[in-house]
Amino acid sequence: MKQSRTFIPTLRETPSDAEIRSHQYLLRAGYIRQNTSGVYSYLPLGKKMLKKIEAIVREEMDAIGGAEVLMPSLQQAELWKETGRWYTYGPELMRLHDRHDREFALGPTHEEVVTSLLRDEVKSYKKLPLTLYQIQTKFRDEKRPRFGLLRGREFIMKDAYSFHDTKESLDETYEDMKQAYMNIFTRLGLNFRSVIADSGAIGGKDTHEFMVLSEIGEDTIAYSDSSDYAANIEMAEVNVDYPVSEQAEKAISKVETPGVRTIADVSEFLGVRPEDCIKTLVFIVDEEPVVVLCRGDHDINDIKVKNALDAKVVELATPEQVKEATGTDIGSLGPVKLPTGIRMIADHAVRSMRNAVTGANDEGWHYTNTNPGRDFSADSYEDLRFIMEGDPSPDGKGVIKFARGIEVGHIFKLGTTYSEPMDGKFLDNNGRQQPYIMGCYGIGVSRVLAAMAEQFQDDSGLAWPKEMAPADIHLIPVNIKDEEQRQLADELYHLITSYRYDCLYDDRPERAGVKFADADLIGLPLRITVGKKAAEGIVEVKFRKTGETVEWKKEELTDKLRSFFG
Ligand code: 9G3
Repeated sequence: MKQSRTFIPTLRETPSDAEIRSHQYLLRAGYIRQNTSGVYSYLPLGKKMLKKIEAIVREEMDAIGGAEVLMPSLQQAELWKETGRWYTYGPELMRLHDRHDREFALGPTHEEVVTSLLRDEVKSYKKLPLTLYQIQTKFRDEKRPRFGLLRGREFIMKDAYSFHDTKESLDETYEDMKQAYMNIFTRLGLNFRSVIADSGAIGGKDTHEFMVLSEIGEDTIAYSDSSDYAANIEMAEVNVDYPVSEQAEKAISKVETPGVRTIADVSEFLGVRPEDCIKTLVFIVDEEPVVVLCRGDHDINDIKVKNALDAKVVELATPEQVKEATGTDIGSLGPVKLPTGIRMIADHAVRSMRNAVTGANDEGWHYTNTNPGRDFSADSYEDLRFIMEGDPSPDGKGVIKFARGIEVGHIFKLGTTYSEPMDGKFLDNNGRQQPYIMGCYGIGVSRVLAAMAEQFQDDSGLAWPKEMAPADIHLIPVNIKDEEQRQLADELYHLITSYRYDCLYDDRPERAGVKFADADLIGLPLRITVGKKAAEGIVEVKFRKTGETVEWKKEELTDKLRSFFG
């Protein structure tokens, strides 16, 4: 590709609204351009990267028996009304009307569409299992599009859907997909973790996310420093044997604590550690108040409260709701002598506390020396707290550390969440009608490009690994008007391309400095500069990743290229 004939509009300055490196460089190196908020064009270099990413995704999907399809973005509202999601999704679901005033959605995902496609065609267990996938544009009207391709309103996703007659068959495909995802992200050279995740609103149980480790990631991962355990912070289970304190149980006493409301206030006022206090919260769980206890130095994870109580909706109670439910002001709430009948659950850590400080359910008063079992009894003890750095890893190996991650993949076991309401059924081998058992599996393809740009960059620009770059070699004659240089550059261009390497030839009549700065931004793995020694058939070669520079003779070029690119 000759630079004078293609379209790589590099920028000298960093655009002010680009906050992170990948967004800045993809813009400055002329890979993408923003059309409007959260909507981008992929220019030739960006498009070439997308094609390479998609090629790897296709290989791995085909290898596990996926059949590629392409479903429409224009989705009739009726399908979304069958599952009710037309009503449960808000402004994020982009909606429009056609010329006959019929309602449509621009597809943010394709569970409804693919199930409606299958239910008319696949009616027997003999045609299952079946895995379909597509690489297609999705639309989600994000409230705050940001970080360039990382959170756009129109983006490219590989989404796959599998259909099964048994749970075991789904489990098999789910494992195949997990391995395929490991292969994909490994081949892309990404530093990622597969993490246990929460399925959120879409239901179904097992679900894994694939997170690229990055400081600018929006998710927090809890991972073990000595095993491959990793979980989304919301899902990380806590598995700690709390030592039972040797202290004897002391007599409870009520102490005056004027104006003391938070754990920090209490521990300062009474000179006790937060871990010797009990934090008492109230959640509204499916409209019922529930009192939840945890140790003063821990935080309650509302996802765990929801899962522990198998609830649909869990929200922290407002001070008014607390007052209404317990008759107490939120600042002096405690587990002792609460009005009976209110359900009270506690995190495991509370069970082994001794002589703890709690609110006295009396404004301006606290109890010291409260003991579980004697002074209050929780209906049950559960794993309710957020995991913390330094906790032992739940798999018993090593210690938990936190990292931030960019979610690039997410796989789900859907079960019959969609086939039930949409009547997606098959005749099983006993002649009975059964709803499909489904799985769905997503990769954010355009987000992967941004995550790769986050990982493969330095202070000069993008720096792609040789396995994944929009082209292999950047060929730069220092002065295109110098006959010697031009001739040698042309000769090398033909030689390189005849050996089937992908070469970007900077044949523009620009100053050398401009060309070198652009080459650093664009980030191809190898740069060949034709300069003063052109007459001797000697070129300068720079390895983008290491910055190392050497001289090669024209005669040895193809051998050298083979040893570098393999
Ligand atoms: C919507 C809107 C946004 C959404 C969804 C629906 C996320 C929605 C979850 C999924 C689940 C999987 C198949 C590929 C992998 C992910 N955001 N999700 O369902 F209407 Cl506006 O998309 N779908």
